[in-house]
Amino acid sequence: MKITNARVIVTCPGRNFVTLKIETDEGLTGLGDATLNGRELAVAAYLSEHVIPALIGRDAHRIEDTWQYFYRGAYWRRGPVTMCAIAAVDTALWDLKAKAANLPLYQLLGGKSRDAVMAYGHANGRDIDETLDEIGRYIDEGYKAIRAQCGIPGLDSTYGVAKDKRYYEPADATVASENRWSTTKYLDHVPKLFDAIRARFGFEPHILHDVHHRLTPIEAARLGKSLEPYRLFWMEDPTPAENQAAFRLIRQHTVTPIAVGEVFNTIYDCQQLIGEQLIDYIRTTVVHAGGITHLRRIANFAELHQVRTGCHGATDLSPVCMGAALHFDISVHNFGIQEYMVHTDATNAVFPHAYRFENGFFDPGDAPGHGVEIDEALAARYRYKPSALPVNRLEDGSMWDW
Ligand code: EZ4
Ligand code: CO
Repeated sequence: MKITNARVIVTCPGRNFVTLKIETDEGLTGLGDATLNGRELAVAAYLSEHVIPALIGRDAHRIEDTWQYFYRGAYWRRGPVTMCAIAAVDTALWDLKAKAANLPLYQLLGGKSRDAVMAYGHANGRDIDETLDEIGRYIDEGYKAIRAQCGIPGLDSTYGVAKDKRYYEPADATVASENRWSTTKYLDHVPKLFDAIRARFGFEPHILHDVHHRLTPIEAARLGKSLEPYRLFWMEDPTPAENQAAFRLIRQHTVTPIAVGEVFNTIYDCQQLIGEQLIDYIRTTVVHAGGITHLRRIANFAELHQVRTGCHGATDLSPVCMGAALHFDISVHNFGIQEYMVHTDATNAVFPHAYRFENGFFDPGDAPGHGVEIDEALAARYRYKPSALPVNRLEDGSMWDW
C-alpha cells in the first residue's frame, strides 16, 4: 500500500484543529491529529514543508520504520512540534493498517483488555457551591470520576475554571492573556473544596484535581498531605516536571496519588518519574507524544513500574486523537483512566466518529481503523483563529508556571 498524497487540514469549528490526511494507491485514507494548542501552525508547516514530501511513495504498512525515519532522520530530536507531527503520521498509518485489515484498531493492538474505558469529566465553578452543583450534574449523568476545580477567593481568574462550563477552553486570546496567582490563597482554599465534596457526595465518586504545575515541591508535598483525608484519585501536575527528581520530595511526604505528563512528548521526559516510581499515572497522549507507536512504548515501560496511564483528553485534542486514544486505552493492560472534555456539536459534525460515551464509560466502536473521519467541506467553512494559552504571574508581577 503506497502513500500517494498527504494533506494538512486546518479548521476551527469553535477551536483550532490540525489534521493530517494520508491517501494511498489502494483508495484507503488515514487520519492523524496534529493539534498543538496555541502553536498550531508551527506543526502544520512542519508537516507540509518537512514531512509530506518524504511521505509520498513510502509503504504505508511500515509504521515502525516510518516513525524511526522521522524521529532519527530529523537530526533535531524530540520537542512538541516535531513529536506532534510524527504523532499525526503514526496515527494516520495505524488507521490505514487497521482499515486495510478491516478491523477496529484495538484488534491490531492486542485486542480488548477491558470491556469499556472509564473517563473523567471536568467540574468547575467560581466558588465551592457552584463546583458542587457541577459535580452533582456529572454524577446524575453517570460519571464515575470527576475532576474538581474552583475559583480562589481574592484571585480574579483561575486557570481551569471556565466561563462556559462544559466547553472550557483556556486558549482565549490572540496574544496571551495574563492571570495572577497566589499560592498562599490557593493552598488555604483547596482543602475546603474537597472537604465539602466528600461531605456532600461521600467517597464513592472518584475525585481528581489539577494543580497545573503551580507549586514548589515542598508546597506540593503539603497539598498532597492536606488532601489525604479526601482520598483523591489523583493530584495532577503538582510541580513542573522538567526536574524529575523534584518528585522524590513530594513522594516522601504524601500518599496522595500523583499524575503527570500532559506536556511531555517522549519517554525520556518521564524516564526517572516512572523508573523510580515517583508517579502513579502517566498523562502522555497520542497527539503530543509521538502517536500510538511511542505511547505504547511509554505504557509498556510504565507497566514494569506499576504506573498506569491517564491520557490527556482536553478539547484541544481533536476527535481524531480521542478516537485513537480510546483504542489504545481499551487495549493496554495498565490503563488507568481517560480524561474527557466534551467537544462542541460543531466539532463533532466536522469529525464524525464511531466512539460512544455512556454512563461514565467510552466504547471505541467497531468501525475499521480508529473510527474517526473528517467532513472536509464542513471543515473548510471554519477559518483558523489565532488563540494563545494564558500566562501566569504572581501577585508581585513575576512570571510563574502556568
Ligand atoms: O491545560 O488542554 O488536564 N488538563 C489540562 C488542560 C490543559 C489544556 C492545554 O491545552 O490541564 O486544561
Ligand atoms: Co492538566
